[in-house]
Amino acid sequence: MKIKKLSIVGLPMDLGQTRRGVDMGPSAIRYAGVVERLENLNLEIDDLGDIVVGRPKLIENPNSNLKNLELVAKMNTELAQKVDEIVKGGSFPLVLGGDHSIAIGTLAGISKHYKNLGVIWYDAHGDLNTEATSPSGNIHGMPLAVSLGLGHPDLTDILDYTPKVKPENVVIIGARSLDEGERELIKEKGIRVFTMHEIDRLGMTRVMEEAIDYLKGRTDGVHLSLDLDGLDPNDAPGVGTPVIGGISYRESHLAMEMLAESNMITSAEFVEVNPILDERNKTATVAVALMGSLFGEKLL
Ligand code: 4U7
Ligand code: MN
Ligand code: MN
Ligand code: MN
Repeated sequence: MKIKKLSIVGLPMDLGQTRRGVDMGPSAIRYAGVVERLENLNLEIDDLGDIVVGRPKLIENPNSNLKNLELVAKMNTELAQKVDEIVKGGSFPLVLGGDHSIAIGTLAGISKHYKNLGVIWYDAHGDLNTEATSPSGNIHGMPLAVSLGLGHPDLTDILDYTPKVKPENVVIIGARSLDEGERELIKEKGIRVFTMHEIDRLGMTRVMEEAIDYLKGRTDGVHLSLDLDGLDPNDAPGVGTPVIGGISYRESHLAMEMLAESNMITSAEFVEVNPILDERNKTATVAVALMGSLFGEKLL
């Protein structure tokens, strides 16, 4: 699919985890020049601004392993509606986070438009926990499971359908921190995972070729969900849950260029940028550079 029109929407929400600041992600990414960068690629850019989160009171619920469930569900429902409108209008949705729980809403808004939506989950983590397996109760560790239909109905049933994604249409890239329940789920559902081991061993070129080949045959659209903590903390320090030994900036840049060449990506989100933990907006700047590559930027 050749992308012509692109709609940007931010969800400045940090309720899916406990380190404040990731709600400033959309501002940091805009400040790093996302609109100008993409306009230079001859794309028509419609920046719809941010969904309003307000100043919510954080209420502890000792009986639940789902922190801020109500607010996370509410904001994701609003995002799902917005993304649905963007797709209906024939535009490419580019969502800016916010913590990774916002993928629940993005995928809810997108997936109803596809029979077999593929998902590339670029992340140090699997985000495959449910309230039964989560060691933290943080919903940003659950969005992929939720999208597979596993978890609390207030999350899985957003826009009144579930599941959003089939396990055989998911590819995880960059994993290096998985919890016990996540490992079991990956085995049980046969989810395709390229861990850091495969990236070290095969190189990013081969990994992306295999991922693209795998999704090409079985999907009619592919969503890229890019958690900046998929990158090494040296290249992307401004994230809430950094894990050493990650994907380099160069490798990520190459991965995005290969996705651009594949013409396969139909929606994308960039999440977990936390400017409070960052060094001079480095992580947002990296995110914008990766978006440039994803949308076809070339040096010559
Ligand atoms: B992110 C974790 F236990 N797995 O569930 C959890 F290690 O969106 C981390 O990928 C989740 O940044 C990280 O809390 C979520 C933990
Ligand atoms: Mn992560
Ligand atoms: Mn994540
Ligand atoms: Mn994180």
